[in-house]
Amino acid sequence: MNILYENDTIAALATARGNAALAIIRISGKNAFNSVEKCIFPTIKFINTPPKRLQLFTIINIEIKKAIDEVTAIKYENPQSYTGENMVEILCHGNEIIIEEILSQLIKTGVRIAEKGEFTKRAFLNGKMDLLKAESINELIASTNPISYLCAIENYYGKSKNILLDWKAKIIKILAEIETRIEFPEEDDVIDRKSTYRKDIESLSIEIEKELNIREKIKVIDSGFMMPIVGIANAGKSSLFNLILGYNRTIVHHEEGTTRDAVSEEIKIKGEKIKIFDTAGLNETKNSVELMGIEKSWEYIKNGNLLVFVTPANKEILENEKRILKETNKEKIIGIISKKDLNNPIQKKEMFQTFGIPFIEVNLIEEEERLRIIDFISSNIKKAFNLFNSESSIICNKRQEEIIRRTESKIKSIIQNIDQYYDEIISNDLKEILYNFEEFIGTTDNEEILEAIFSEFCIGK
Ligand SMILES: Nc1nc2c(ncn2[C@@H]2O[C@H](COP(=O)(O)OP(=O)(O)OP(=O)(O)O)[C@@H](O)[C@H]2O)c(=O)[nH]1
Ligand SMILES: [Mg+2]
Repeated sequence: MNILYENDTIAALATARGNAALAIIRISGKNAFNSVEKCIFPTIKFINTPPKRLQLFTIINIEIKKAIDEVTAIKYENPQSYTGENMVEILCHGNEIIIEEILSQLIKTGVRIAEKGEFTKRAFLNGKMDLLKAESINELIASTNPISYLCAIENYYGKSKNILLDWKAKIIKILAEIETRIEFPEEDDVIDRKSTYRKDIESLSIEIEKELNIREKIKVIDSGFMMPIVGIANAGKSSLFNLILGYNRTIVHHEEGTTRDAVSEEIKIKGEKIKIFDTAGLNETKNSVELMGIEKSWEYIKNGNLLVFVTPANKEILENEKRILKETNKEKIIGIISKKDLNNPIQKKEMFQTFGIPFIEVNLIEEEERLRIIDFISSNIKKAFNLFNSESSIICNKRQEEIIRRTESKIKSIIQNIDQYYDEIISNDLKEILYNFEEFIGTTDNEEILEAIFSEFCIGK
């Protein structure tokens, strides 16, 4: 994008498309006032209205001088506007025909349609906001769940910037210490002086890792929590899957090995997006197709975010069930003791109790059990992800995550090699980290980077 292009006056719909009571069209740039003057009535009233005062007008077709819509309009005078340029906001009725008509009048006056994120990009280039704030505005609009909204709003008010500035200050302090040692090498012995800044680097590394962990949790919540239903053949996995969905999605049968390939569906449980999987039962079999399914089940056991471990009350604990418990973090398991109507589930209860795994006993043939099961799963998902006391993340998009991951691996390599490295090498690595932090905060005017960032935005923002 060249300078001339950036000097254009731009317009776009700032609200969502479709029918609504109102829609807002934004115009920004040097000619914003002049352009609107050409298609607004009464023109003199618009010219004489001071900035930031909303007034009633009519937008007219420039050629045939016919009314398009009765609107309210407000002017913002540079630099006191969102973009820092002259701006007008026209509030018209929310109808696509009206919106297109108004935009086409503006185009006749020399305005062009804004690109994605162009308003915010101009705000950034005009110093109205820093890059982190600009990005958090995008996240605020895009967030699809309470936790990503929380991240966006906290970072909008400067949380991530403050933390990054704090990390930056810590690195500068360590650097100053190292640089002094380089200048005066004879003062004390090497190991001693390294141990003083090793602690500081380690504690920063812990902070960074914590942020990345929170980011991981939020990404899982964002993209859909993976919840495989696992257990031995005939345990009732498919029955549970269908019961949760509320319809018969997979085949339920009394023969072992009914489900072979894993089947998944996306559902919302109490507001959380969840991908639920029905998997093949962990069976002793020679059938090669069944074996392939079982292999997949072990993959789900390994990668699932929360395992719903179904075990029937009428059977002994089997080897494969012991293996699930042995190979999995117990915190990511919840237990369902099925077929409580067929036998006393005492042995299975003890198994879950021993490992501190939450469980319920159910009869999966009873539809009335559905709400109880959903309540049980929902409260455990929340527990698994600490959603009740949700922490927000300072990392709210891919760009930021990539920088922090790069920093994490650099800082880890410093810690690993601290005893062998010369002070000069550590100092260089720390300077690189410092540069990463600056990149995160957004002290950049690199056009390509900015293009990439703002092209993620929607038009009108
Ligand atoms: N009485 C009773 N029968 C149940 C219960 N849950 C499941 N069943 C029956 O158990 C049999 C197996 O159920 P499925 O849901 O197909 O079991 P599965 O774990 O998916 O089995 P595979 O796909 O073979 O691994 C079916 O005949 C179900 O009707 C229960 O709680 N009580
Ligand atoms: Mg099944």
